[in-house]
Amino acid sequence: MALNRRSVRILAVSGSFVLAAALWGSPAQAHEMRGYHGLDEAWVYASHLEMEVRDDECDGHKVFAVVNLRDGRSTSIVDDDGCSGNTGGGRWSVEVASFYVCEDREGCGTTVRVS
Ligand SMILES: [Ca+2]
Ligand SMILES: [Ca+2]
Repeated sequence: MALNRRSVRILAVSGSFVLAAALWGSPAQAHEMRGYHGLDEAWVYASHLEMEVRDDECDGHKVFAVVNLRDGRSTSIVDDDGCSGNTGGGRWSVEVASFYVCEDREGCGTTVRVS
């Protein structure tokens, strides 16, 4: 008989504490999230205060993202140089609530709800 009743109880309590910490730790943590329209994409950084948009298709359609902020404002960011080189970006003092990627004349992708 290696374990008495008291040490069994301590093991059970510390085991459930570790489980609770694991359950609380990961899903609540802010993380990067991506949205797409075809291969064109936009992503919000883990801070949820900064985004970039990138044209990944060389089809001549300008790519932009419509960005809705937590204070109710809407704005957009544009990848001005198309599929070459740079991305378009934005940074705000309030968190991004949702966004979606659009292409001129091609419509928009699914709305990403940032959490
Ligand atoms: Ca495109
Ligand atoms: Ca570009």
